[in-house]
Amino acid sequence: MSYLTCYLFYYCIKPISIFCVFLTYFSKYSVTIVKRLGDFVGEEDYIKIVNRINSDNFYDFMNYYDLTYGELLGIIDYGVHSDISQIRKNTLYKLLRTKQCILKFTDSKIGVIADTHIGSPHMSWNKIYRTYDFLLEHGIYTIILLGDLFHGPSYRSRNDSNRSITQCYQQFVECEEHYPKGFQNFLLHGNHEQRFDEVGMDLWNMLAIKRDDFFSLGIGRCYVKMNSFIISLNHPGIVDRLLPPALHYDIALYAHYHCFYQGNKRIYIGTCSNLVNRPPSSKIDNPGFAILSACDKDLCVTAYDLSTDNIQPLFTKTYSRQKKR
Ligand SMILES: [Mn+2]
Repeated sequence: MSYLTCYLFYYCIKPISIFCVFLTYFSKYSVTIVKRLGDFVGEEDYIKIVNRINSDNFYDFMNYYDLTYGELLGIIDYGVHSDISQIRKNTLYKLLRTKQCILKFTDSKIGVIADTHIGSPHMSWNKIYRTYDFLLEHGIYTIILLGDLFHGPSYRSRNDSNRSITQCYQQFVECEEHYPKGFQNFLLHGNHEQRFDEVGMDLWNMLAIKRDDFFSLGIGRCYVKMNSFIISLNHPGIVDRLLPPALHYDIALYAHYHCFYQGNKRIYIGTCSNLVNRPPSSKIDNPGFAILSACDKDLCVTAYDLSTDNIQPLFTKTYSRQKKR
């Protein structure tokens, strides 16, 4: 990761919004977006954004209107489907293509960890440490955390705000003190991270103050690039307010299901905790993690099993470059 990339990335650090909206197909969500815009920017502002945005002022608009990366992508995507000149539309299409990915990783290998649920009685520091030791042995220092790093308030505390806040704060301190150091962790916020927001805690800013090795990837979904493959990162159950739902991608990684599964373009990453589910028979319920590796023109996703003393691969899925992008 270059310093420039990191620097640009800091623009993306923002408090989590309590609003979220599930966007389906653009014919439907065009209407939804217009309604939702009133929550944070007026329609005039929206028109200003659509008419003036370009690759040089992208981050200025993000800061000025206090939008997340995903929200601004959503507004551009809406602009593409609105009644504006073809020339302007072409600019927006190009912008959407060039800005779709929040990060471009230059690492040849990246660790992927999902659903650690710090604070749950079934979380496992042992599994987290074993994973990071393994990654270190393989020279991997960049980690994508696919969401639900934290567990948030327990179900029994839901109606007790003091108890919920105490639990959230304890989990935050536990992470701050015990989470492995010496790595760059890119955190996609999951539905359990949202619970911090519900009790009024700005988890992201708190984490950014205490630990300079955590970077936010946004809420629920984002796109990153590695070895020229576009990877869609997903934590179902929550999504950034306006992020376009159907941008092109080569591979989609999913957390949240607490099991491994390899589909065609879609791979589920199991939990790095003892919170294993009893999945349908086509899924693998072992705890574990994954490694993305770029070699030549391919991108490999290898899932690793943490259920035995020796960490063993569960499966490897290789994606080959089909056409040059
Ligand atoms: Mn989840």
